[in-house]
Amino acid sequence: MISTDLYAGQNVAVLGLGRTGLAVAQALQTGGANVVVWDDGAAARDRAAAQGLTVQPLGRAEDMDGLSALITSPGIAHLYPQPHPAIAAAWAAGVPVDNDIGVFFASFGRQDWIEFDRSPKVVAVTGSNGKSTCSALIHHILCAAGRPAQLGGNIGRAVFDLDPPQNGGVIVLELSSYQTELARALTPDIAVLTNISPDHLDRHAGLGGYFAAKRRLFAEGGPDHAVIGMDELEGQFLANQLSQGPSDERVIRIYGGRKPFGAGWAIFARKGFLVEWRKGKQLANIDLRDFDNLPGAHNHQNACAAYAAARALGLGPRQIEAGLRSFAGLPHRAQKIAQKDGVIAVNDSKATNPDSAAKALAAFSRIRWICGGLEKDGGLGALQGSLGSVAKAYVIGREAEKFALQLGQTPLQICTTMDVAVRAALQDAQPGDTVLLSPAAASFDQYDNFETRGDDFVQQVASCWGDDALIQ
Ligand code: UMA
Ligand code: ADP
Repeated sequence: MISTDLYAGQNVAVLGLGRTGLAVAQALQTGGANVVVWDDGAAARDRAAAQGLTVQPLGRAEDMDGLSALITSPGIAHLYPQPHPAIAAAWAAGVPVDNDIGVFFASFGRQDWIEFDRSPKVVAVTGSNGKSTCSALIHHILCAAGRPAQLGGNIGRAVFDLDPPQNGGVIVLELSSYQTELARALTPDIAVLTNISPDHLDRHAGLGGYFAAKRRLFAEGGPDHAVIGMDELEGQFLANQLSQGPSDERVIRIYGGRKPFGAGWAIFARKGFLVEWRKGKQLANIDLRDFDNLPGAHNHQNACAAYAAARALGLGPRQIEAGLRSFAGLPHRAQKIAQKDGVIAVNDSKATNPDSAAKALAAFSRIRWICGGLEKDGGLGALQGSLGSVAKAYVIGREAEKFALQLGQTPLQICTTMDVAVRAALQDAQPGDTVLLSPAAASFDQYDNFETRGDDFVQQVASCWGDDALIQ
């Protein structure tokens, strides 16, 4: 655990007692703050009390008396659709609201680092899709090259749950828009924007608010290097705003499928090859085509962003290539899970929005596509140009009929549940087909989260094909 003395001797409240809240409350308490905590769920409050934390309500004006800060959790709405009552009370009382990421950056850098010959660094990755893959890739490349590295943030491990960084250590953080919007300090050494497409619009009152939340990662103090996906207008705008001119190497531009021009520093992937382009010359070239755990153009884009971050940290192209090659992939992201009679089954349960599903549809051919679930704001527009590779859709979810109506002429079957969909898709599949779970929707209508949805898919495939078909 990392502790922080940012609020030593002061009163601080922590709202939300999941992974974030428990870790930051312990970090503050260990660092000498007087911490009170609250969660709207009784079980979470009991867990916190059992860990020695002082539970106290936070929704009323008087609860804010004497507080130096209110530290909140990402899953709790802090502005839209409406602020949690404790956050509104903090505003009214003039108590600063922050989150664990803000506290982490404000307290990063310690006296004992004077003994280090290489200061610890932070790489922060944000974007709509590919954050987890990209963060995990950067972390893996560093570890494979023998550099001490840790991985945390939105990927599932709260930042204060990490260990204090070592000499030359790198902390790789995946950051969501919920986290970047609120953090009062946001000063990574290297910041990465993978891409932008609509997501979480309810929490940001639309795409503009969502992009503004992500952009904050590049604004506060400015990272030493900004790695920016250039395939959307938002990335192009941001890269232009951050750079002093075409040859400013503080910005490293990432292009999917398009060769850059000019004197700057760029990494692009075309026809399966990653190319580093610097000062008008090609510096390195990596053939990604047989890297089984990075399938599809979207993963080649992730490889480019990870390559750029690793280069900015001083690694050489061949070290990075070795790390990309040995990356095992992440569960639930375009993951080949089983194979039988020339048919492969792919679990892409993490595709919770149309853009990410469109990328998976582009990565395979002759697809038996299991899709549907809780639809995100904004509809399925992003999928329309990507349905050509779909042999047939097997639609799941409580509102499967409504979802199916948006799939145009695509042959489809309303299946509603995973077991029906998997059975039908495997039965129909011909050698060479891919049975792909890539829902383009959230899972919460039928599952606790995307992981349990993906696990159900794997289980249903195993029950039809047998355990021997599973790829371990
Ligand atoms: N709670 C309240 N009142 C509310 C809402 C929630 O008290 O009105 C309480 C709940 O009872 C619960 C706690 O808040 O006890 C949960 O807080 P949380 O939802 O912030 O969950 P954490 O466990 O702290 O996990 C968070 C991130 N969750 C969200 O952003 C929703 C995790 O990302 C992250 O891994 C973790 O911090 C560590 O940094 C998950 C996620 O779904 C994977 N992220 C979204 C995404 O990727 O799309 C953004
Ligand atoms: P995030 O953490 O941003 O949600 P993940 O790496 O977990 O990103 O991937 C989420 C989903 O998006 C998966 O379905 C994956 O196949 C898809 N995906 C991964 N990388 C990209 C990318 N660069 N562009 C679009 N979709 C992607």
